[in-house]
Amino acid sequence: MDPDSARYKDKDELPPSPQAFLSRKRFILVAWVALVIVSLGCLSTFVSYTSIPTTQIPTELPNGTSHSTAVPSPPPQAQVVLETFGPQSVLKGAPTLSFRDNLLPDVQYITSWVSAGWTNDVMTYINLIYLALITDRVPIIPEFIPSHIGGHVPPIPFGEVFDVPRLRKLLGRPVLEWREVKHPNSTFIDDLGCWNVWEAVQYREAFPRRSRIPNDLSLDISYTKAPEWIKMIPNYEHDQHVTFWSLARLAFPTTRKASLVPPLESPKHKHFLPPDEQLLCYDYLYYVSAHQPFELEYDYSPAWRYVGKYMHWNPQLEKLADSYVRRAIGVPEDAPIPPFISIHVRHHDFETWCGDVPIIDCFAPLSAISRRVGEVQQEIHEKRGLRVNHVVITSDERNATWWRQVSELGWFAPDHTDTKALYGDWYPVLIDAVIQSQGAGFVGTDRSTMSIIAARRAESWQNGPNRMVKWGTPGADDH
Ligand SMILES: Nc1nc2c(ncn2[C@@H]2O[C@H](COP(=O)(O)OP(=O)(O)OP(=O)(O)O)[C@@H](O)[C@H]2O)c(=O)[nH]1
Ligand SMILES: *[C@@H]1O[C@H](CO)[C@@H](O)[C@H](O)[C@H]1NC(C)=O
Ligand SMILES: *[C@@H]1O[C@H](CO)[C@@H](O)[C@H](O)[C@H]1NC(C)=O
Ligand SMILES: *[C@@H]1O[C@H](CO)[C@@H](O)[C@H](O)[C@H]1NC(C)=O
Repeated sequence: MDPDSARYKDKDELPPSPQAFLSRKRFILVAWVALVIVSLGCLSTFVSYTSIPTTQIPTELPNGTSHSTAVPSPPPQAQVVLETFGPQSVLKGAPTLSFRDNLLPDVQYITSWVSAGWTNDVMTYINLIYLALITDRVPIIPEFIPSHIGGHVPPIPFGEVFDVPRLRKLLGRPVLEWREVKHPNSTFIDDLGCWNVWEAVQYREAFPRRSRIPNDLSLDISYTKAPEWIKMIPNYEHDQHVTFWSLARLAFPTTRKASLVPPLESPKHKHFLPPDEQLLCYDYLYYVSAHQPFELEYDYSPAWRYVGKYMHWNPQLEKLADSYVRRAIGVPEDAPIPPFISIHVRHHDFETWCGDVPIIDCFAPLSAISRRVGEVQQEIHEKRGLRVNHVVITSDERNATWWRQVSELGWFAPDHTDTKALYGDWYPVLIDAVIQSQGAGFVGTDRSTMSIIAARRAESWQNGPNRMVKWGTPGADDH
């Protein structure tokens, strides 16, 4: 079903679409222009008046004609978009105690949960929204959970990190957050049937992917195991991807019906429900690609091209990150930030991949990172004639000696001494992710998903080239 159908149903209660305004105004304009032609017989007037923007018409009209008052001034474009794709277009109203009380009967929705590090969870929500696009459903996005931030830290809403109104506008589609659908403080337990993808794609865990999200949302879920054929590489235990379209098939009645098997009992109400048709849900959508595993790092990735690149930062977060960059570089508040190369050095728990190689040999030396910075600077100069001398580095490294060596290179770093105390535990990583995305060029750490997504952002938003520094053995990045 068309997710926009509610919009059409409630057409009379909503402001007319921009197109409707335009055609109405065009009609009035044409009528008036015809009058001018008839009375003056002047063709040049026709040409000049039909090409002027419609909002200028009233000032051009002679006094005393009724047309100036007959032309309503259009509402601001942003307002129309907000009302067309915002919560009011696809929900009954304010958040309710049971989510079902807020869903419109002729709209179909889709949701899923997360259970990994923050970057992986961002990628998972990108996949969820892309799956919503190809199934014509309205995505309902949960919060971010603090997996690597600390169990004591509260989750952060998706909309505090990303600019949801802008995402709706760029997608031309409604996008919902769970907090808009079901009251965040509601303890009403909703029964729901969902697809269990996890058990169809891997052979270690004999249960659906675990996540705290259903519990946070007071959902009691009965899972139906998805058919084995959804797995991208059949019977291959070392990969657990599915394709977007295999999951999309389950969203439509024919394949859904053919795939129904006895569901698992729900943990709380002990119910058995088949996958919900109105609120389609899957346990886990991180391992989803169009054609090959871990696709987000490839230029053709549809999830990035159709969704990820439209997920801009929440403007307040971006403003905050700007202030950190200004302070790091030494630019006064309100002064423009000069273009800079951004770096992400991923260390810390990545040492678990080092095996017997000592840390000092395993992680790339600053000299290797510096060489990559030089390459990016050169590429920017060759392509855009721009000299980018400022370098801003972000990292999870805690070694003070290493940071001293960084500053000896003349590189700047955001000072996160007070960030957690001032803004909360989420903010060091959020601010650093924004900074990474702002680079006129980007240098990242090979195999880090945080670096991969930063590279995509710098590429899409700043037209910035990137390099990924290899590591794991001495000289790993030599080339
Ligand atoms: N402040 C800050 N924290 C970082 C940085 N890089 C990594 N971290 C921390 O390390 C965690 C790991 O990144 P996540 O995004 O959670 O993990 P992931 O999704 O598995 O991503 P990767 O491990 O990079 O593939 C982050 O949540 C941060 O806590 C950084 O540049 N700045
Ligand atoms: C047009 O009408 C407005 C208000 O009715 C008046 O203030 C203005 O002087 C008029 N202009 C001309 C050119 O008559
Ligand atoms: C939820 O409850 C907490 C604690 O009682 C309260 O501070 C908060 O404002 C409530 N949230 C909403 C959205 O009402
Ligand atoms: C800190 O970094 C320096 C320089 O990179 C290194 O020599 C030292 O061994 C590191 N210290 C620890 C405790 O890892």
